[in-house]
Parts: sequence; C-alpha cells; structure tokens
Amino acid sequence: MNDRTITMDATQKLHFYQKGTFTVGNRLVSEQQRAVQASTDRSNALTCGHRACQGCGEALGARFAIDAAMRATDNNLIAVNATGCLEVFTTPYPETSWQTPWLHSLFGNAAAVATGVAAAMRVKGRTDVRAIAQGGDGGTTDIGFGCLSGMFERNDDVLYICYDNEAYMNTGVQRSSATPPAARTATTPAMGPEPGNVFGTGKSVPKIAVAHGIPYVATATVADLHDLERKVTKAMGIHGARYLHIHVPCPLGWGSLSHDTIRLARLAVECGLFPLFEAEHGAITGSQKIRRRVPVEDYLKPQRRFAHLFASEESKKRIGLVQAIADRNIAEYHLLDQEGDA
Ligand SMILES: Cc1ncc(C[n+]2csc(CCOP(=O)(O)OP(=O)(O)O)c2C)c(N)n1
Ligand code: SF4
Repeated sequence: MNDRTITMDATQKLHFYQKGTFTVGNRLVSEQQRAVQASTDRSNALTCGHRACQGCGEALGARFAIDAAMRATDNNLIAVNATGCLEVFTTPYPETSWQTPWLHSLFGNAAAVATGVAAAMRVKGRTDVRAIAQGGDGGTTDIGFGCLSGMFERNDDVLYICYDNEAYMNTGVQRSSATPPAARTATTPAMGPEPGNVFGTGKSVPKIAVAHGIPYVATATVADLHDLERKVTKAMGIHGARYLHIHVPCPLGWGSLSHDTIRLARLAVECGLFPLFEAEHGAITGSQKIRRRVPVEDYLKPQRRFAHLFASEESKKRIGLVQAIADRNIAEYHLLDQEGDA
C-alpha cells in the first residue's frame, strides 16, 4: 500500500506532508488546516523580487513566519531585523520586499531594539501592535546572545525568531556556535586529522531559552510549514518573551542543490539531528515524533560541507559520532513512539 492509498483511508490521520513520497501541500489536508499561503487574502509579508539565492530556506521560513504573525495580529506588527542575509537580500536600498513596518538594527542588538519597540507601543497605548525580532544564527547565538538573554530574563513582550542556517552565510560561510560538528565552513576547513567543525563545541539556544523560563519556546522547520505557522500563531497569542528557532537550509553554504532545501530540512528532523519541540515556562510540553527514521548519512551525504566524511573508510567512522548526537536527541526529546514510527 502506498501513501496515496493511505490518505484515502478515512481512519488514517492526514498530515501536511506524506512520509515516503515526501509530498507536501495544502491539497492533502482539509480547508481549515491549510497553510496561510493557500489563502488568497494572505498578507504576503515578503514579496517577490528580493535577492535571496534560489532555494533559500531562510526566505521561505521568514515569509511563512511573518505572514502567520501578521495574520495573528491583524497586520499590527513591527519587525526588527538583525544584519545578515535576510536583511541584505530583502532591502537593497532604496527597495524593500517587506509588506510590514520593518527596522534594520545592528548585527547584535535586534532583541534590544524590539524590546524598545514594544515599550514605545506600550507608552503610546498601542498594545495591539506587537513586536518581532529576527536574525540568523550568528546574530542570535553569538553576537546578539547577551541582548537576547536580557530580553528573556526581563520577559519583554517580543517574539524572537532565529533562522538557523548553521553559519554566518552573508559574509561567506563562517562558523557560528550553531554550526554542526564536522561541517566544513570557511573557518573550519576540511583539513587535518579531524576535518570540519570540532565535535563537542557549540550551544543549543532553544535549550538555553527554555532555561530562562520564558512563556514559550519552540523549534520549527521549513519542512513542515504547517507546524511552523501553528507555532508562530501560538506564540503571537502569548504575551512576554517568546523564542522560535527555525531550521533553514542554505544551498550556498551547505553545498546542496536548490531543489533539495525542503528534503534536507525534513531529513534533519527524521534522522534526529533537528528535534522539533515546544516548551512553556521552563518545561518541555511536547515534541513532534519522527515519522520515518533515517540514518544521519541520508541527511549528510547530499551536502558538500560534509563530503569529507565520505572520502575514505577511515573518515566514515566519524559519521558514527554524528549518529550518536542524533540518537541522544531521539532519547532526550522522545522522538520515536513505541513502534519507532509515528
Ligand atoms: C558588529 C558587526 N560585526 C560583523 C558584521 C558583518 N556581518 C554582517 S552579516 C554577518 C553574518 C550574519 O550571519 P548570520 O547571523 O548567521 O545570518 P545569515 O547571513 O547566515 O542569515 C556578519 C559577520 C556586522 N555587520 N556587524
Ligand atoms: S547564502 Fe544562504 S541564507 Fe543567504 S540568501 Fe543564499 S541561500 Fe539564503
């Protein structure tokens, strides 16, 4: 029986995407469950004409996230953007692709600027106008980390969205503290006995956000835009500090094919390397089960940044270290149901 047959079965739960075929789309689910993009009255936060690379996961993630936030706030939204690809490709002066009030902050202070926006709206009595801050993983997990932690601990009324493409892409693919182990970047070359990014380094900002005890934290992926929209909508229904960390493949930095962006994002989830979870007030409240578990090789192999792992039998042994990380995530976030297939 193939997945198409399964979707015809009234007893089978329909999903926004189908495992096996990797088919994705609104036509598979009921009208009420469809993504904002299926609606002709969508806000279209990020219009065409911007200069992102073909297949840019960040452009896709931002469009869906900000569209969902605009819808949730009845278009009463101000977005603050850290320096990075998203800022550069959407706003080459004097043009802009944004259909919402939008401010460019410094590279490292988007969280603080959005806090100021929220405070200004409060002073003006415009509590209906909500603030969002957004940036790449470099702007979030490295240079903007102090401002972000301050925003969290003060419980400022801001949703911070990190678009995690796992390196500083805008300036030529330098390593960030979100770059995965073994990945080749301009600053972690595939040379020497342990090529690529060093194992045991980096940090999980979603986990650190949970540790701040803020009202809402979630991870999301461009492989499941339906789930991403749901999380943005939920976040905008809450006041106080909120954090959303979206996994966004970058064809240029990852050395992947433009048409593989969604497939890679999905494989990252299905191998366990990018766990999808939600947390409220310091406690994990749920995680999304892996629907069809795959070995990490399936995710690593199509990306040139990991090509050195497949160069020799000796180097292949290091794939086991990456698999161990995925296995730990699967156990920690309970990513498999009892049968091992959700
Ligand atoms: C203080 C400061 N240092 C360095 C830069 C140069 N710079 C601009 S964008 C960028 C990298 C952005 O990386 P990331 O935040 O991961 O976003 P991405 O481009 O990957 O989306 C850097 C280093 C800057 N603008 N300001
Ligand atoms: S370098 Fe990566 S993140 Fe930047 S526009 Fe291109 S695909 Fe998107």
